Amino acid sequence: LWEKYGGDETDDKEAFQKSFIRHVTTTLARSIYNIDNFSAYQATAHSVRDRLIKRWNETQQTHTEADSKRVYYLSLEFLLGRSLDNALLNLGLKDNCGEGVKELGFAMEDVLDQEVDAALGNGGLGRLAACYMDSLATLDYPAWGYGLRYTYGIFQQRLKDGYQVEFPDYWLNFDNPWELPRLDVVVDVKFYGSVNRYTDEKGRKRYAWEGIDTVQSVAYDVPIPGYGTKNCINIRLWSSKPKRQFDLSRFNEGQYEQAVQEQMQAENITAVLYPNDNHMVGKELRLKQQYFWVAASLFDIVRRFKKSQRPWSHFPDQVAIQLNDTHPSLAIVELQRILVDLEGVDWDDAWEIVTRTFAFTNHTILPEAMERWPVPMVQYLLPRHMQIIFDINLFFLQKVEKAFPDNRDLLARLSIIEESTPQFVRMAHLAVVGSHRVNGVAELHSELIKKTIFKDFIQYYGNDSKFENKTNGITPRRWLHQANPKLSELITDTLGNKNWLKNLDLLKGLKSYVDNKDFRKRWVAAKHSNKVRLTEYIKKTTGIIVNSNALFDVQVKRIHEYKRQFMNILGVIHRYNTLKKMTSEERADVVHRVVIFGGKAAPGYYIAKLVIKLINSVAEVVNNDNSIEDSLKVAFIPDYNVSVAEIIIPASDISQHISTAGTEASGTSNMKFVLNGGLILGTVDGANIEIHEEIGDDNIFMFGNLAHQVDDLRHAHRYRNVPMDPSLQAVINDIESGQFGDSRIFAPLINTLTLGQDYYLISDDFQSYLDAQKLVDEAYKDKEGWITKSILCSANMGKFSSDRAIQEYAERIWNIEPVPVVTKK
Ligand code: 26Y
Repeated sequence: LWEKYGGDETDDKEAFQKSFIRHVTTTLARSIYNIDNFSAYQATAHSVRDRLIKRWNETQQTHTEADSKRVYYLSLEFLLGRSLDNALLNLGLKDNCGEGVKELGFAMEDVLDQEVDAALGNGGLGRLAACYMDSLATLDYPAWGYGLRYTYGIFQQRLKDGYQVEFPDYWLNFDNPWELPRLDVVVDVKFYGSVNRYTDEKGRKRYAWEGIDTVQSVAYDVPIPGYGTKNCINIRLWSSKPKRQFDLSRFNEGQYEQAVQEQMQAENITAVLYPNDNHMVGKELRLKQQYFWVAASLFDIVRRFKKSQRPWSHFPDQVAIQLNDTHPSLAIVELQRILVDLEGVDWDDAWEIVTRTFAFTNHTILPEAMERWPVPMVQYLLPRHMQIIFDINLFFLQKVEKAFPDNRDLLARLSIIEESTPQFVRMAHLAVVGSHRVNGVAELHSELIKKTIFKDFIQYYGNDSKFENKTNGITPRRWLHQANPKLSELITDTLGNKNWLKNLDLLKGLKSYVDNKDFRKRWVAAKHSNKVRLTEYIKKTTGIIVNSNALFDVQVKRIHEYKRQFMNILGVIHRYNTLKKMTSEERADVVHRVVIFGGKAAPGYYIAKLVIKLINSVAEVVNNDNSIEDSLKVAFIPDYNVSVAEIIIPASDISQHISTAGTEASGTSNMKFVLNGGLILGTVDGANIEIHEEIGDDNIFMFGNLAHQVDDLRHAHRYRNVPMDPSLQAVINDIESGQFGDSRIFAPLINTLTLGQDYYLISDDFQSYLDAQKLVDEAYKDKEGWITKSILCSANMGKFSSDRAIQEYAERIWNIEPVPVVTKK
């Protein structure tokens, strides 16, 4: 019967239409004569979902049979964006499905546009996790992602009077076809309570934690299809649920509110994603989230391992766990607890297993982003884990002491415990000590962490043992093929096939067409149509009318002082006032620009929110000033997210990645822009440096001070009287004169440059920034030269595929092999 009925979901148009109609009438319980775009989306999504589930099942079966080593990617954020278009393209269903939908009376574009983003992340770290899952699936690696199923993802951003206002992200208000609820996969997670000591049957001292508060963790599985493979992997997201629905006795006593309190507290755990990016706020609920997620995930991983009946010593040969930043570092402690307390493995053997299993990726060097939890908080919430952390620390420091006797300062600096009042647990130290590999995310960043935050660990472990670099990557499937269909088609036509989507180095083949007239024409046409699409989007979302022939200058990313959107808008003011001083004839010669901003500020980040306000105040004045004759427009696009990025990135001529040198670990949007034939204007920071190496001096605009100069410059601002850069002073004066509205509003922002000692060194880089902008203008005037640069940019981006990154992780850190799915039929 399986043979006979099991193969219904074929990939042809007719089969798709059949499923579509079946889902309209059964799943949606609607009449086929009465459906709107949203229902069409749901029916299409469910038809695709059926096909995904089939592949997902085959993949899981294959991996179970092969019983080979798996990697588990633990990430508190997965910024997946939309799934339908991605699934259609990865499965190779787009054409048949598109035609099928069209014959049913719908336009695919409108159907795709109905989907809400899965926005379970803040920015770079969460999107990286999503790109990595795409590559793991595409390369046939046996991999799982583990995360949390937040009821509310990153907030929706709207603008009111130029200020950011936050709204809840109701992404689950309608049915979510991209998840499979596993109501039978439930793990009990405990909190609080106490620890009992006892002697076991072998006479060993053992510890047992009696948690008093139990919350249930329910699995929701999100299938991730690879491109051009049958492989479809899984992200398991946990959702919290009360162990008991009601306190019945209270309910019967009439205490209705108290009766549901427990339920509400349990549900709180996975209610909302913390909206802070690169900034630690020590909320107990966040620590609860972390443990809830880590405990459920490890239970699941250990359960799967135990099925194979292997001895514990084989665990690291079957399981690799990657920690996406320190957020899951309690997993190190939890595995040690499982092995020692529950499974009776000796401490040293257990620790060997633990450290061979875990590896840790660091994504930031900023001190304010380092996770530290107060010891009393951990002790109260997880008493046994706190003991284990103290023991891990003790054994670690004993070894350090042996290697470096009489060096108390070194011990204090390396300690997992910060000896302040109260004490704190340094999660990064825990992650380093508990992992066999630690990596940064770009060459510069990986070097810098060895000289700064992990300097003392290098002294202890030596330079080359534990620490290494894994430069980030992005998936070309979403960020070129899906987001930029016209350019993708041109590349495929030119190279003769789609192999470049699985081997991005093949883009090099485009170089021999750089002088081909027809190719160049189509290249420009693709860019222009993307600019027209963005022009329409800007009009729809902001009301601002821009000219699609102008130079599109884009900075989209989380708003943060270190990313220096402030410097960008100060540069815009400089440009505006320069334009105003010109005669009409002089202005006739300048390149028209549209300066586009997008990005969310953390709700509690006052200065970042003021930057948004300043951008909008400047936009208001500039866009309504007829005297400059359209030579400059400024737009802040609200609610920047993955789907909006897919519209903005392919339309960019130049994008800005202008962090203070040494502060941006990598950046990944820089890669996306260049892959789409956009040039970049950047500082010597993060992955900009490696992009520069790949694409060459002629195709990138770099400026500013270097990372090794930053300390001295900051020192000078603190202890000497550094004269303010005159161009910057002029811009400050313009703001203070009230040119952009009540200047008192912006005083705290201006103060960061003066009283705040300009920590991010805007004044030190400003002149160099303006000079680089001039070079951009000059280069853009040379239309043909610019096209050449644009083509060579894309052609040289092979290195930045997330496939390359994942292959490096697989070979150097995880030691896993691909396990392709072989179809039975
Ligand atoms: C501690 C907690 C509040 C926290 C939450 C989120 C800390 C950090 C983050 C997010 C960090 C993040 O997104 N980092 C970015 O990671 C990207 C992927 O590696 C890098 O490209 C980017 O430079 C870095 O800022």
